[in-house]
Amino acid sequence: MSRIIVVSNRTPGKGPAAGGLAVALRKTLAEHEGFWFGWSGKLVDTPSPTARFEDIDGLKIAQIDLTREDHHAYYAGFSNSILWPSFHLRLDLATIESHWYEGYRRVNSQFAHALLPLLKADDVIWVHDYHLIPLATELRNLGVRNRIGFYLHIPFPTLDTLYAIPNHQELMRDLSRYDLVGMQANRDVTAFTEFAEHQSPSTLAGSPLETIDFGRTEVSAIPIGSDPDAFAKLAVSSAATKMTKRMDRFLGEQELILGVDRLDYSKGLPQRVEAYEKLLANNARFRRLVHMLQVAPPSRDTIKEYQETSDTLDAMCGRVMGRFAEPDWAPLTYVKRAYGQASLAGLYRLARVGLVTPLRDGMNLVAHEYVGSQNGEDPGVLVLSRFAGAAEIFEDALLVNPFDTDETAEALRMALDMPLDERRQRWQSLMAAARKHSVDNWSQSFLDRLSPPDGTESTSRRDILYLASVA
Ligand code: ADQ
Repeated sequence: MSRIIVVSNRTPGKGPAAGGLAVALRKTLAEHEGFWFGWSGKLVDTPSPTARFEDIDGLKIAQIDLTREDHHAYYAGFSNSILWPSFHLRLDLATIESHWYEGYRRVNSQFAHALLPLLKADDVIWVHDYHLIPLATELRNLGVRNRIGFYLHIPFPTLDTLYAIPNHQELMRDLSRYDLVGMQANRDVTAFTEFAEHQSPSTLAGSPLETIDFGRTEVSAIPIGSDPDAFAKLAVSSAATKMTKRMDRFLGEQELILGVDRLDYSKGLPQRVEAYEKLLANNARFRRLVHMLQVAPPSRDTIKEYQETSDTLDAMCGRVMGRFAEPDWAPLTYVKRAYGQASLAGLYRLARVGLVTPLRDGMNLVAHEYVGSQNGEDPGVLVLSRFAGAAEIFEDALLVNPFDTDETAEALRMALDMPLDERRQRWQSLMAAARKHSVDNWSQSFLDRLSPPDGTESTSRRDILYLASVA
């Protein structure tokens, strides 16, 4: 069996994780020999060219440090102020400073140089996410001929948004250096195919750009998932029950509407609170009988747009409190911190409505975790954005347009009024879908496609394909 080398921006740390990637991949890597490679989280003046190995909770991890300057350009700059907003179709929130691209490429080159001496000939390399699009090119330039796959955790942008990204042509060429590019949803593959088929018509100078050949790259929708059966168990564990009981005492007769997200503008949090406000405004009968809990720990809070989202959300929650709260009733609770998985599972199970309404999302694992945690005898209802990758999987959720807060408010009403029979039927179909698209099936299908066929030497298939394309 070939070793699997997972590469991502950050290696997983200890404690509760507020990011989907760490939660999803920990299990997969534990089953394969190999290690996880990435940034240590440390900023230093002169990084060592050699990675250090560490064992974190049973996982073998190789880490490198970065300089403060490179990290700023690569992470807060090109990755999270250009690629993240653009890929989420929020050019209005992008800061296009094209010089960050140099730092982005420098860090990718640094990753490649530190990874190279750790590689064996038949290792299979699995690169994760938009921070590391150029890594295959950097590795190939150093002579690496192993199978290299890339998984994009966020959505792929539409063509005109893609063209607004500095050096997008080079980034797309970087994708063509992978053997496999996995995406979350058919929506993303369609957008990518549109680029691959049409490509940029011209440069500023008027001369046509060289067409990129994607002939050797398989591009496929391989949707990520969670472990719904593990969440089912976790949701009735003693740690979860502690949280459930505590909340139950607090809620009394009130039904819980729950949102769990990283604090990010892509998650549609202000729109969600506005929809809840409309639910209470349009349906006075729910006042005192429902309570909304939004859990949203801050992320990337050095970036201005994230601080602004946080401020907007504070103001929205204050507005709803001011409008509907009474001395003995609060319509909502907003908690800005991360919780462990068991506590979250307990909250999911208690919630009559899982409110998952991102404006655009690669997949959204909270939707999967919510489904997995339900009591099949008395399940809650998933209200889900059409613009989450999860909407392609969970057809029996109440699907909403998160920009239309009237529609979301009406979906909330339907969820609260939904009879038990319908809730059970919908949940059974959702649970079947969550099982079909479990995290195990996801990593298995990605690795099946990426691994060399029949255990042959990893370079041979590439050579054959290369010869075929030359001929
Ligand atoms: P994220 O944008 O981080 O991930 P998501 O898929 O919702 O979004 O994953 C969140 C994960 O973090 C879940 O496992 C959840 O339990 C956890 N989490 C969220 N809030 C938390 C809190 N308050 N406390 C503790 N844990 C919390 C990116 C993409 C997504 C894609 C994932 C995986 O943006 O679209 O689904 O990667 O590919």
